[in-house]
Amino acid sequence: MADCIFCKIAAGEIPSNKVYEDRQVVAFYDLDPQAPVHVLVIPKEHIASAQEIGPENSGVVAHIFEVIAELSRELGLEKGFRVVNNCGEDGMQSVQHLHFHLLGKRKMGWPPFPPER
Ligand code: DGP
Repeated sequence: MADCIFCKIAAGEIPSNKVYEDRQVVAFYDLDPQAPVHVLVIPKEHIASAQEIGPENSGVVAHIFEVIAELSRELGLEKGFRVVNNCGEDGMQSVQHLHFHLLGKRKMGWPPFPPER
């Protein structure tokens, strides 16, 4: 997809610090890390958001979670980790190409938002 920064990273047109790549997915370190380990796992195919997942493309999402489990072992996240998908405007998605944040090596907070007053 023209003008999609993650499509360009997937195609190698924009440099990134890749930790994993296969035919379907790429994983690379986030530019603005929110934890000592912060990796983004994306499909190479352009899927705009989690709202666009259906029977025709959900296979790559299952594969992404297999990759996440493998990466968690390779990156030393035996104590656990968090996977985050921000979707749409309310989800504060800033890059319109489906991606999963893999965050680890620190204790995470919950809930992930301040209580409403
Ligand atoms: P989200 O808010 O869920 O859409 O997260 C997008 C993430 O993508 C954000 O944490 C910063 C990261 N990001 C944006 N542009 C780039 C880039 O060019 N390279 C890398 N490595 N990360 C990027």
